[in-house]
Amino acid sequence: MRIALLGAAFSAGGAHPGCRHAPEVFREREYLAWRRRLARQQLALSVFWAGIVREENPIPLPMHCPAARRALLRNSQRLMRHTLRLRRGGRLPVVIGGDHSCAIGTWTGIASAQRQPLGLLWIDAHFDAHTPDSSESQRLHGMSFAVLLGEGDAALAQMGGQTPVVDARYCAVIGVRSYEAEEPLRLARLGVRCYTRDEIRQRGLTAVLSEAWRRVAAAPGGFGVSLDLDVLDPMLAPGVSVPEHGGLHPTKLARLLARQPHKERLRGLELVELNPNHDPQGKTLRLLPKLMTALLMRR
Ligand SMILES: [Mn+2]
Repeated sequence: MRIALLGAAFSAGGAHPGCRHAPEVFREREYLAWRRRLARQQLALSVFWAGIVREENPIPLPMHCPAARRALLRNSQRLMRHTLRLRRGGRLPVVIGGDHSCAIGTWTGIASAQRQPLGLLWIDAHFDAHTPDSSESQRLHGMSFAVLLGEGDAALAQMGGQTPVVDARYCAVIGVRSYEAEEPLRLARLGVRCYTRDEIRQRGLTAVLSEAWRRVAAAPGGFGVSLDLDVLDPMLAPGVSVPEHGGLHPTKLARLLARQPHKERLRGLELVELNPNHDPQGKTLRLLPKLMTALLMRR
């Protein structure tokens, strides 16, 4: 499988403009070194750079404003066309965000390339399951998972022609530690399995991640992973837009991801919310290749 790295230089739906520089910074500082390491490790992973999709308007676009909604829709459609084309060409898209609103384009494109239901593992400090009715900030990056499940803004939810984009029976969220009450209620109603920080503390990340992985990997159409870097401990990964105290240890998460089965059923990956402005030493940036290798390597 040829892996297509695609940047989504998005920030208008997020909390901080720095996010849109992440794909460029990754390509300049980490991409070639990562490719060389992959070649040396003989993991049979062949990677190429497929380009960067840019937002048309790098200013904050709140969802309550109709013109902003239209601009965000156009950004999402542009990204959707790219991941759709890559999937049709038999590539495995790996999207580097960008704020997490890019998930709408990423997964709508990937799902549009297939008929069977797609599963999704959402690894994040937040549920991103708001709608414009419940969100205080009106930022799209806090609504993207809800959109993929068919809720919230109808134009976004229906842009690929099949709604919902992902099948809740094969969806799980891991690592959430900050949310508003509406979000877990919505996800419970839809039937998404949510593993919050409390459950991870009780049962351990090893058990919880395997269970979540099994659920999403059972999807008839294969599955994807959307990894928001703010799920990690901000002491170890400070370069995100919305840091939350606590969080997962990056090395432990990478070790467990490397071990998971059924990677032949992966249909795409996404690593989002890297904010180079909050990452002066490049600590968080350097975690990206580590996490991508772990997610892609087969046992
Ligand atoms: Mn997120």
